[in-house]
Amino acid sequence: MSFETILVESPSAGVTLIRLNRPEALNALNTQLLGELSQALDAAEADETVRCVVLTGSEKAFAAGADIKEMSDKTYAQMFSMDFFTPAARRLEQFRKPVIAAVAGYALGGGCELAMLCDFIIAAETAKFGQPEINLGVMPGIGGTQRLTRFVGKSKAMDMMLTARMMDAAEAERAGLVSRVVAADKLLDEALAAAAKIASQSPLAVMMNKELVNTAYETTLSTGVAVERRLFHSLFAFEDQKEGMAAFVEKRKPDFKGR
Ligand code: CO8
Repeated sequence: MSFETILVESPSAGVTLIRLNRPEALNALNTQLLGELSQALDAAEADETVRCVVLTGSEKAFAAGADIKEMSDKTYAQMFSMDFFTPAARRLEQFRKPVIAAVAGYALGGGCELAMLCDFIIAAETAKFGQPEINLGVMPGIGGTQRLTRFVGKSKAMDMMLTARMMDAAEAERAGLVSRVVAADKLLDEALAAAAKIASQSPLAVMMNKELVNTAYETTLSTGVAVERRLFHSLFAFEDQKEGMAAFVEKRKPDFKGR
């Protein structure tokens, strides 16, 4: 598969690295890029050997938002019928394997929303998060009003969306938007090491963990805990549970087969 706006690599066993690659536009998200991203995710989902995906941009920008030049002249009818961004967002929402966002530089507007659609965000010290759509006379349109509020709380979300203030990496970590902050020159190494660690685990247990954490956003505590308990029990039907616990007792590394 060959792409023009993204680069897809396999840096280690079980890991797919997707780089957004429109340097001339700070990786602004246009129809072509979103289509190619969806195709690359389809391929990663279908490939049994892929266990984890890392999504990254450049040193200067993860993505500076939806492509303003592509959007600026659109009518309501065109926006409604093309439903720009929804297929890619749905693809990520429904993607069953973990996706790590490795963010350096700007993650603005749709770029911040794209990072929040991933399972967790590792940020370089240079990362800057923002929802500056208000400056353009609009608002977030790919879940930003909802997801950012859940990540950082109402006060910071309102501040960012109404004043267009950017959040630096340190504040993003304090606020719970990102899982960790690393030196800019170590960003990819750290994200790929996290992905390799995930790729070495039982893919079944990984997928169930992911499903259950996401369930926490959609259900009550008691229902979520009840579903967790049932799925915990079900893990004992897999060989990977036997292998993982036997390896601990025998003081060796487990060899998970995904069955
Ligand atoms: N879209 C298109 N082109 C962009 C974008 C963008 N979002 N961001 C940057 N670029 C382009 C610039 O136009 C410029 O191109 P050129 O050289 O041809 O003029 C090039 O990238 C470099 O940018 P700058 O010269 O501006 O670089 P600076 O370092 O001076 O500034 C900034 C960097 C601060 C990131 C600045 O580029 C900026 O403010 N960008 C726009 C940020 C923004 O407003 N993002 C929100 C966009 S709207 C959005 O994301 C809505 C999502 C919801 C869609 C829902 C659909 C259903």
